[in-house]
Amino acid sequence: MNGPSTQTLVDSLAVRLDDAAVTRTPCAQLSADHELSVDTAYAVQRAVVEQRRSRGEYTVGVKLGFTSRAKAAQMGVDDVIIGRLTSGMIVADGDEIDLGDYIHPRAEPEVAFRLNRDVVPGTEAAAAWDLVDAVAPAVEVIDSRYRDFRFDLSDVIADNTSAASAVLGPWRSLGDIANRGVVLEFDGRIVGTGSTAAILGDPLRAVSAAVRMAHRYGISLSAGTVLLAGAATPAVALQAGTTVQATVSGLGRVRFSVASREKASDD
Ligand code: OOG
Ligand code: MG
Repeated sequence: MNGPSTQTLVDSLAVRLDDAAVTRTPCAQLSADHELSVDTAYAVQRAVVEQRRSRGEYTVGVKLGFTSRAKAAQMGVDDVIIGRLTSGMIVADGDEIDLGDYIHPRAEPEVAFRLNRDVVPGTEAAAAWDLVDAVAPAVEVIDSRYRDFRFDLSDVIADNTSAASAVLGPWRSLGDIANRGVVLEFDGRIVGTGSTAAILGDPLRAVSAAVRMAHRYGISLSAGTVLLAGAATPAVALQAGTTVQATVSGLGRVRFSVASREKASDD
């Protein structure tokens, strides 16, 4: 479908986004000078992830965006989107991240699922429950590569849905998670609250949606794939020196701290 000139454009836009991430320098929205279709935007996303692969990373999961009204309203985009999580994005529970590795990171509490098998195209969407072997509380750190965290639908798809890091809490077997309270805290202060019911009405629906979208955009889903269902609350900007904790009622909690190289050298 893509002719050579489209591929050249896709590659050059991917390099623009990858450079922004690597140098922590925000770039202009692609939509400022290109009208990209959703399909072309996903092609750019694939090429962006290819850049990470060339540095030794590999794909470990997928994430959905804008599965809740709170997120759609915050960012002004209300189509569900899918992005890729790579090995370099995964942060262990209790670890520290460094602000210097990001442009303008924000945290949002999420629910993570883990797939128990390779999911091939054509798998019944209704069998979502059967595809999941574990669930965990998580925090996604998003970091738009665009100036001022502003984008349109194609921009954010091309930018791998602002994916930057995913902090995963302890896995447990899947139970009823349809209406669980979600709390995000910075240093013990509540900065966001919501319910898992805000995620497509039931976060398990995110599994069916992810399977459908992954197959549509050529993302393979193998056993062990991590799936972030999308935030139920608006994302909150991170600051150095903060301990971030997300709790999903009945699922437990996940925590990480935010350091800053600059601050350390000032001290
Ligand atoms: C895009 C990513 C949206 C979610 O959970 O809805 C997302 C963004 O807000 O920058 O990850
Ligand atoms: Mg998210």
